[in-house]
Amino acid sequence: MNDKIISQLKKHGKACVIMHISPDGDTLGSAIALCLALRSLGISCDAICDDNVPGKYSFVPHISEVKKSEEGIRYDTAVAVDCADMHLLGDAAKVFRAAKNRICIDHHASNPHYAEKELFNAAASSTGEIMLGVIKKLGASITREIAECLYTAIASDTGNFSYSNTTRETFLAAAELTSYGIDLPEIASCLFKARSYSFSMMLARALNGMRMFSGKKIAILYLSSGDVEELQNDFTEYEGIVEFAREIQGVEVAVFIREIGRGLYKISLRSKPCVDIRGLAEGYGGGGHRNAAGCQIKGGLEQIINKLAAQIEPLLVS
Ligand SMILES: [Mn+2]
Repeated sequence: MNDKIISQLKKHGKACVIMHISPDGDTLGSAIALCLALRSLGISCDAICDDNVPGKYSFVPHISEVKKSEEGIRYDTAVAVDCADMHLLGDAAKVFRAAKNRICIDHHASNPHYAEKELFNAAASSTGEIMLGVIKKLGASITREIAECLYTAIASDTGNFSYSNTTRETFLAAAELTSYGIDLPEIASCLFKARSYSFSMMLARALNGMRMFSGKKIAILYLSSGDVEELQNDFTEYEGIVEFAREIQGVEVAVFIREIGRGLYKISLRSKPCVDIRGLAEGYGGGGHRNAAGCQIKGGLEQIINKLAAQIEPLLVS
């Protein structure tokens, strides 16, 4: 790990950590953990996310302190956490650019290295895994709250230690975190079991309209803005819907399409370990990982469904 960047983080002054938009457990947990560690070292730090935080993360310590970026506040140090690209900072990209020191802590292979300084490891399961090392290097003590944040980050990005990105190092990090008295059953329940009524209804709607392609190896789910409006206006927990399609036996690639603006669709792609769908997302200006990626596409829903099915078919194993 780069000692110069670590000492940069410890420099006194006003710091902020910035999470990516459509925040997930990794960006939230890693960023808040770093924020708490810096504060414990006497450094003033804000936690910024320019998007709404899904309700399922309300158990994460200090989550209520996460705020949107404000114009006019200048930070000495800004740290982009788990952000694969600059535009994923949302409006907080302005705050990031305006800071004197700009640091990125990330694990996405697609990261174009937009920050001058970075603590980057594409082999890490999660930014949480990297962050544990960063916080130890900073010399901050790992409190139960910090451990809960980091465990949330690692468990989220590994699908509760079940995706192919889970390594020996991942388990070693998790094992270490369990020694700080974290409430593991509660975290696991909040992240992987508990489902709200509105999520259940949204899932039912999406599954009801599921389309299968290529001998049921491709499953495509979609929700129009009409569906979303009808069921729940301020719903934000879309993250888990695509997993239900991926888990279907025989399905190699699952797609979830959601209308986020007029004719603008957010695409979530998930695949079984045998299929690499990152390139497909990158082709649309998106990114992510081999088995979990995303992008946005403009156009007609029916066209998008058929085009994606046609582009995914050659990626299938058999
Ligand atoms: Mn991540």
